[in-house]
Amino acid sequence: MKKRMILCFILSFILWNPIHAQENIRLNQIGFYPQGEKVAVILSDEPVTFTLMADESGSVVYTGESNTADIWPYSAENVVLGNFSEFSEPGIYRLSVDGIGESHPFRIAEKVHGELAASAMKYYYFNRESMELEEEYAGPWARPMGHPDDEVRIHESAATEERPEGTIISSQKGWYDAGDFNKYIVNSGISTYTLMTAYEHFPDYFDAIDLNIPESENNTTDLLDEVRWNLDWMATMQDPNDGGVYHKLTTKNFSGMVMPHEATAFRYVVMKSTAATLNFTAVMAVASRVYEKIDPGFAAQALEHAEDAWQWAQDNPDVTYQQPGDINTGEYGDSNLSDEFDWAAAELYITTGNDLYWEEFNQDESYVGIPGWQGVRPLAWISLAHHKDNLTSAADPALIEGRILYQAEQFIDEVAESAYGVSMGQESWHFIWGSNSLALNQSVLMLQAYKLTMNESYLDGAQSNLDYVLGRNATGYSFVTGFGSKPPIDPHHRQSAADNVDDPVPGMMIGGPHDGQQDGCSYPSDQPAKSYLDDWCSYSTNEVTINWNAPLMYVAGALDYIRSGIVETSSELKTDQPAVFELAQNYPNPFNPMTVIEYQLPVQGDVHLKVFDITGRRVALLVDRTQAAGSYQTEFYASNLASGSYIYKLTANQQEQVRMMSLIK
Ligand code: G3I
Ligand code: 9MR
Repeated sequence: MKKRMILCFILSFILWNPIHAQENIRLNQIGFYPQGEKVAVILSDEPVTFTLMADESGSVVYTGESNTADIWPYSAENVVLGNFSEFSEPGIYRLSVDGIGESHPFRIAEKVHGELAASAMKYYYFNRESMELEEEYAGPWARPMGHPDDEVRIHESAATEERPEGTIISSQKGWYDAGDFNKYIVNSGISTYTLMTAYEHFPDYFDAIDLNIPESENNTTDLLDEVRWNLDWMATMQDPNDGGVYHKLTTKNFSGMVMPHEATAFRYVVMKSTAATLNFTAVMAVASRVYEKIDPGFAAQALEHAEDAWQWAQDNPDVTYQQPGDINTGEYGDSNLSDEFDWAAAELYITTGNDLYWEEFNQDESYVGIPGWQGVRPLAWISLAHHKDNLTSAADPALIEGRILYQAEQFIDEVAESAYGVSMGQESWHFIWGSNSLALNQSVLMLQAYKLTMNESYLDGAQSNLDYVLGRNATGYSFVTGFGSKPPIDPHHRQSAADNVDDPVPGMMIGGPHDGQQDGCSYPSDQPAKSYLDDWCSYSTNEVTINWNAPLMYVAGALDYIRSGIVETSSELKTDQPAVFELAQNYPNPFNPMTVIEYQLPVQGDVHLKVFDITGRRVALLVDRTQAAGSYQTEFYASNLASGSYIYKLTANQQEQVRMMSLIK
């Protein structure tokens, strides 16, 4: 047990009452955006009056009434929701209910999840292999290089004529999968995709984040440098002789609880599989378009990798991974490959514009689902939705939008229904191994619906599951190391357990409650939403992995970008350039609460349509994507805004127009 844990135990014993009281009120322990939704779960079987107190002075700044009590079946508790969204004054507060208790402190602030997004991203650097982590970048978590992987053996299951068993290949770089030190293609795939997609969707936001990594001084966005570390490894997992991709690179057994450089057992690449090959195809196709501007040579190579892999999968469509008898590490097995085929086809189609790939994509499959390492069809729809106005005429943008909206609608229905006000738990199987990632991947999907419609309920839905992960859950934990008042301190992460630093590596989201309890540890409860243990022992609830941190980074970054208006002063607004688009106008004007902004693009453009109040503070981001030539109409809802003059600015291809409009309530 770590020193800090023992200390916490003693402290909780001495301060039993206050700590117990904090467990009765559960909310995002980091905080909320001034303009965003703000909700707390309060343990109570009847409605309550709650107050917000300024953390320093204790003075009451807001009083509210909860809704009526409801039972959450996954924790078997009666709870009420305290909604204080209308209170928007920045500061540090606690929520208090007489006779029930007081919450942990939280902030109301712009950019309240900016640090979390950056830290979730930095986690990947901390999990780099084949590299020493220097103190300059890693601080107390500096460590020697682990796993050069310059001498990896071809396992018997992967042997071919050109590469017989025992052949030595080099397969360097990449990120450790999780608490273990192995590298698995299917899990790497969805992780790398989600990070690249975050960049594709919100480039301005991620361009501005400095991760303090060894590449920070080059002229490339740190996120793309970090992702490249893993893409370079993935490329080595393709057999250049036939295009097939090895399923994983692994030791025969999991190592003990040691530092990376102390885990020196032989490593092998194990059999090629269709799932790994298609997953690799999709990721390389995405990489080809994301890196096109910054490294055209790499982009071209990535596309070649993708096309070779696609061809192997066409010739070998049903090679499912079978764990060889002498290999005992993670399996990442999958017997249904239809979603992998769809994902690979969709990404190749988007990148190349070749209709032959579109014909391979099953657009009639209407079930979208939640992204996961085993279920990747939603990733295809997410990519298609982002690029929908820029595809060949073979694809129907309305159908693509409809698929995303239908799925997101299911989630926000649950947000409205759920006792906890979250979509997590819409289905009873949600509390699987890695359940926290399931919550946040629902948010990723809701954010796509928001990007398509700018309807705030999708944004609130996405926020609700992030709140869940950060404290509005039945355990009272904020599930990210180093964030919140009660974060995990003993995750199943070998480096964090074996180093001599009290605190675990920060910015890691643990798997989350899961009632399978396959690791045989002793859990505090069998209730699905409470079956969680902050102990090294609990690899089924307290491990970390690259595929779980990716939606954390995506969601924290996306919400931060969308919710926090970037202050742009009116002096920055330029009106003197000739517009590449026809006059934008809004109607009705004056309006309340909705107006339609209409514009025409004579040519394709990267379009941004933003609304500012007269102080220059951004209040809405209405359009933020590439659009084909055509006529567009966007609805702007101002239900949350005060009467007054607003400015909207339309930018396309570096040129812009600014117009005024009036909201009269
Ligand atoms: O597919 C079945 C489904 O049909 C069934 O209804 C459901 C009922 O629980 O189970 C589903 O299988 C589950 C499978 O994940 C797919 O979701 C298994 O029960 C569950 O045990 C399995 O957990 C996986 C775990 O490895 C054990 O294999 C996790 O998803 C996966 O994230 C985790 O990955 C490990 C790597 O193997 C090694 N590295 C660490 C990493 C994280 O723990
Ligand atoms: O440490 C391993 C973890 O990374 C894996 O996700 C997990 C499931 O495959 O297995 C862990 O290793 C355990 C092994 O499966 C059984 N013996 C105990 C190991 C952890 O100490």
